[in-house]
Amino acid sequence: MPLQYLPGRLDRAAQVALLRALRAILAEAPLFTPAMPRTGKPFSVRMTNCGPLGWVSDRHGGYRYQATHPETGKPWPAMPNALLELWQVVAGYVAPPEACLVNYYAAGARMGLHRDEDEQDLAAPVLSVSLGCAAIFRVGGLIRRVPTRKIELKSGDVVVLGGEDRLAYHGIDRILPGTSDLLPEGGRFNLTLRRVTKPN
Ligand code: MD3
Ligand code: FE
Repeated sequence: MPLQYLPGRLDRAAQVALLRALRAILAEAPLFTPAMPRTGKPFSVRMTNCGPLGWVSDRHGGYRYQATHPETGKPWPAMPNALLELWQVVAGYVAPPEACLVNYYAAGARMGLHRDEDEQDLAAPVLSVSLGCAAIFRVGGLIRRVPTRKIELKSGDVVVLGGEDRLAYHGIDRILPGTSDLLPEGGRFNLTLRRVTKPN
């Protein structure tokens, strides 16, 4: 299964319902600002997680998955059923996702070209859901130098990354402020569902 782009997979009602679940997650697990390993340079994207595991990064611990919020020390909130069901329907993987990383992009935030390789189970796809303003998403190949293509991701779009594209370089160039009225605060949320450990 390569890159599967499902524009408008969630209609407005489904986006509103997912946003309501996301607000409850944010109340329990506030957005934090991750930092680069070693340098401690802060990300422009703020993050939180839900599910049994969450992705975090800081100067001394580096990139990793852990069961608790880095600031509150509490376990991550449960993953909403709507996300577990979406994974079951579109990811077609034998085991459920263990982490849902929530990225929040305010105007000016970006995510540089990188690969997602902190998971033990690289056979599982990654599933992404966009809410709010549109963003310019860039995806290339297995090495940094292969040419990238751009996809404009809009609210309700779903992307599934599996097979050979699972380890492709990708990033977010920028968001397009003012392109959605879903979020009163503006900006963009991206939810990525990941399987972290190998299933038995
Ligand atoms: C392509 N997030 O959290 S989601 C990330 O929109 C991340 O916040 C971006 O990259 C965002 O790591 C892009 C789409 C995505 C997710 C995983 C991928 C694209 C991917 C894994 C491999 C290739
Ligand atoms: Fe990524």
